[in-house]
Amino acid sequence: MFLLAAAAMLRTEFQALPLVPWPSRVELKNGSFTLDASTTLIAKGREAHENADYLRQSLRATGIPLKGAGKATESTIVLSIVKPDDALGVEGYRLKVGKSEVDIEASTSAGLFYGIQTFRQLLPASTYGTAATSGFSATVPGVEIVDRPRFGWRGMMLDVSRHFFPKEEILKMLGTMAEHKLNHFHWHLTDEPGWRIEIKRYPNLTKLGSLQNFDTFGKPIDGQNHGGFYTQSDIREVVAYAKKLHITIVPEIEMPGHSVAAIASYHELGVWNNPPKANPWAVESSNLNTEESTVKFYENVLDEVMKLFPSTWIHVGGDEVDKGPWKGNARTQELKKQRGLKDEDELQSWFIRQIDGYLTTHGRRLIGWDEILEGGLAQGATVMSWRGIEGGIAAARAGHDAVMSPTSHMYFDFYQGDPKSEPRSIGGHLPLERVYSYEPIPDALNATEAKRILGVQANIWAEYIPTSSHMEYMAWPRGCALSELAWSQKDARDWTLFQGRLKHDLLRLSAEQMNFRKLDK
Ligand code: TNX
Repeated sequence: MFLLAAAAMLRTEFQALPLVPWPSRVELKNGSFTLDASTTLIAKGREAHENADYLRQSLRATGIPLKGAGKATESTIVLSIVKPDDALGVEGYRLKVGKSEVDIEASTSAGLFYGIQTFRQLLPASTYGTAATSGFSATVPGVEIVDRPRFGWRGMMLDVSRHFFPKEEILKMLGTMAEHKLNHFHWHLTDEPGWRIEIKRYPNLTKLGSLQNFDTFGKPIDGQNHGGFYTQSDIREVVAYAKKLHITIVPEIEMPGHSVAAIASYHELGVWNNPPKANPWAVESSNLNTEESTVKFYENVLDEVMKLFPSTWIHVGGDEVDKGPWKGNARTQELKKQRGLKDEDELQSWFIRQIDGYLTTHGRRLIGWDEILEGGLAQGATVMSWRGIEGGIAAARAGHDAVMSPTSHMYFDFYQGDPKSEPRSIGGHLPLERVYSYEPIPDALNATEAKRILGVQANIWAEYIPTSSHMEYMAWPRGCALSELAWSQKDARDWTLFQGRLKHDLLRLSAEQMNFRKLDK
């Protein structure tokens, strides 16, 4: 009893520390550190040097040069790579703030990076801005932190097909994700109204397929141009930036459903009973056909995708395939029969299996939405559980990895308040507190199965999100809650304390000119 009360008291004291996500272990110490023009920086090891550059850049608003030093001065920040140990894992760090020295230690570059993020959060929110100040000085409280993430997959997905978001906005989002220790950006690059990634071998995919001329619901759009795509050089730039931020970009190329833009660009990919219409977008079905040549087409696309994205996981969609058009198409039925497949679910699995084999041969791993379970799961597949948690449970029980992303808690396209006072959205109700309450490990799993849950991800679908600032509004502060449930240990989560710390986090978002939703009064 006494211990519990003492722990609760200590926790309350920590409210003063403006950290999101909350670290695994925090101890307040006497004294404090002053960051000012005299502060120097020592980096030990190559990974520490990369991080030193990042730290200098991220403090540019302070105007402090953080000169390199051979040995400790009156005020020094020391970044060092140390031997691996269990307390740190692959992404953990130790941060000690003493009177004349700040020590950040980790066994990996990523760990140091996260230690730097925590240190930055102990500084005033103004340091997250771009306006340079002169004569800057800040006092950081003495503290000892040992921290490591609960989950390895801490993700956010953005749909850039329904509406296009420019490269600059993607870079901005990545920066803020990294500050919240989120490490997977799932880039939903293709869908019905727009194909957004340049594929050199198939130029029509962007020449025609990126020029959205109707909205997701088939209505002609408002005369504004929502079209756009990323060139391969744009993508290289984004991937290189993400690497510096220790974010893996998981590209998604949707198949075999949600493929109107691809079929409009190359009619031979589609399911047809009548010859194609004059309007290339007037497809009979949003599904691809299952010809060998279509599989080959997508393998060729994936060749270019794999060259651009180093990610082990490649997302292939697999959701919401409308089986009706396959049922009503003689050629598809013939192919199904030839392959000895029982039904359309198995046909979908056949398609995904071909792609799984291809990705595996190239040293990659397939990830898809939970419908890929329906006709039997491909051997190496990882499941992204969205229609609830059942897909994740079934995958984990079958010995497959899963990422949890259920509509109930992780759909950031849903309303975050009363629809009367919110911008029009797809529906649903997902206020901040509900996001925060999500527990990614389903109760139904035993300890071994639970290890299959790689982590958690929020999805921003963009049917009703036409602008970057609107997208930011949907992402934050729900992204702050995501950060804590993905990174912090389960027993460290506390809604009341989180709300207190969040106020500081919102000041940082303001300094970065992020258009977050204001908290309810
Ligand atoms: C379902 S989630 C979809 C998306 C929509 C979303 C809207 C998923 C795998 N498929 O295509 O945009 O709902 O909430």
